[in-house]
Amino acid sequence: FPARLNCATELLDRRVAEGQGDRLCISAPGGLRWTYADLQARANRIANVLVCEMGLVPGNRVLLSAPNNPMLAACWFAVIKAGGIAVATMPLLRAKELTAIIDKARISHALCDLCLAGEVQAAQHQAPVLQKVRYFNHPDVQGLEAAMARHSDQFDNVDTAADDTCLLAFTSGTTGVPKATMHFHRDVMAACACWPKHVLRPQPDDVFIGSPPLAFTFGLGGLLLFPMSVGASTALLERASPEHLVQGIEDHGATILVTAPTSYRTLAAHGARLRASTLRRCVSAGEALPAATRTLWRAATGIELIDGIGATEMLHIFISADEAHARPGATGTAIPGYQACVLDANGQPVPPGTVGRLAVKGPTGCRYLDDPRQANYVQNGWNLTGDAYLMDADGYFVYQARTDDMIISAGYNIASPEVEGALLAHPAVAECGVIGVPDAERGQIVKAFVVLRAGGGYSPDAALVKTLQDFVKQAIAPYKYPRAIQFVTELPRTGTGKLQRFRLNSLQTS
Ligand code: 3SK
Repeated sequence: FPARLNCATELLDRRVAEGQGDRLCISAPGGLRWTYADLQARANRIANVLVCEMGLVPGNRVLLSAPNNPMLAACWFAVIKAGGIAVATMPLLRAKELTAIIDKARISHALCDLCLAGEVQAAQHQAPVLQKVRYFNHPDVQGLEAAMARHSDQFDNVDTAADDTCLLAFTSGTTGVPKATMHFHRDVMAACACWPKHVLRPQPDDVFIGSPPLAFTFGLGGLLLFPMSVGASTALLERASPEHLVQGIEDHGATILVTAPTSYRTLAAHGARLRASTLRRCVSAGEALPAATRTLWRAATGIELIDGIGATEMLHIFISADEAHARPGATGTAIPGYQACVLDANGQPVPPGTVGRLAVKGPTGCRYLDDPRQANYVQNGWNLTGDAYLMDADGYFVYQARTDDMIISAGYNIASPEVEGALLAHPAVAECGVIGVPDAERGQIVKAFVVLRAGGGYSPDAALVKTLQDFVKQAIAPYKYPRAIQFVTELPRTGTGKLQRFRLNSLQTS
């Protein structure tokens, strides 16, 4: 990439300048349809508000807080155009969590959806560094829309360097202590030039839809940047339950679905409607894809899932396989531009077939903002992920567990996700999480927390426990079966939908 680069210029303004301004860029429920020129005009007006009314100077950090909607996308581009640093946060965050983010990232400005004003205002009281806040989707004169009307729809983007930071992404992590990862303008362009170009290969007439929040880099790339990088369009849904997704696919003629394994399992019940829809490609990431879910989805819809693993630290996906190269149980191979390997406890590469810690190197990561954990997680340019993988002889990476999700029971190493995958193949199981719990005899035993499929007529009783245990023993090595099963109504998940196994302990009733 050239030394001077502004990713908003590349993804938005260049397309308009090249005569594609009238292509559809963003649609939303209620019939909203913005072309690339519409999005550009709005982003330019907001950039003028930021600079002329809110005193933004390049390098200022701007909190963006909203459900997935078109104004959030316009604000994101406005911040980048003005040389600011976008810090998008999960819409479900509470004031306490927002305060920690505002303090950590020294956030001075905010553009937020009016529907989240309560939490943002409460956070502002706790974090005086946040000086200037404007709300959008706001009907009166105080709102961002009224301010936009006072300004031009023209804006000269700030001439940023390729390695100026343009976004900070917070990781909720599975351990509960968030870290901020810094990404540059060139990282955004590199992410667009890697996984989408080599694996997804979207076309300009594709219509993307999905569930991950734009505040999660999985959603930012998969539902905004990647469609725009090829002149395609995206349908942004504020609510993305399975029912909303199915309806959205039909209403917007969506062709590419981006969501997580948990969502695919529930969506499979709508297989007949989806088979009759425009949907053609389905991306699964955000958590490990159990082989049973891949099979279930294929049977329900006829579509092979495109699996991938990414990380907020790396901005987006770095191991994946397209439909033609998918291998059940394997995530895929390192995508062009990235290197991946599996390391032992001393940081040495292990031979194919051996389980170890996944390390990845590539053009998009990884730098933490002011965090002593940098030295633990980034060594010699390699990002040490928290995932245990093995690489087979063909370079396919097979997920085993989070490095902290290995259960050691009577000397056996048991990966929680493997037991979860076996349980999920039973029709009674809608969701499950598996951990090791202390046991006098075996050190630890495998315990499963199971959410039963609604309307399936299953009773959470001892007979069902026995049935599920026998089922797992048939599916995988019998020593891995869950010696304890507890039925629960829901599982603890992060804002991005990842299962938080470390919180399962607190659900224990015995
Ligand atoms: O796999 C993930 O969790 C992920 C994280 C950040 C960005 C993209 C992805 C797929």
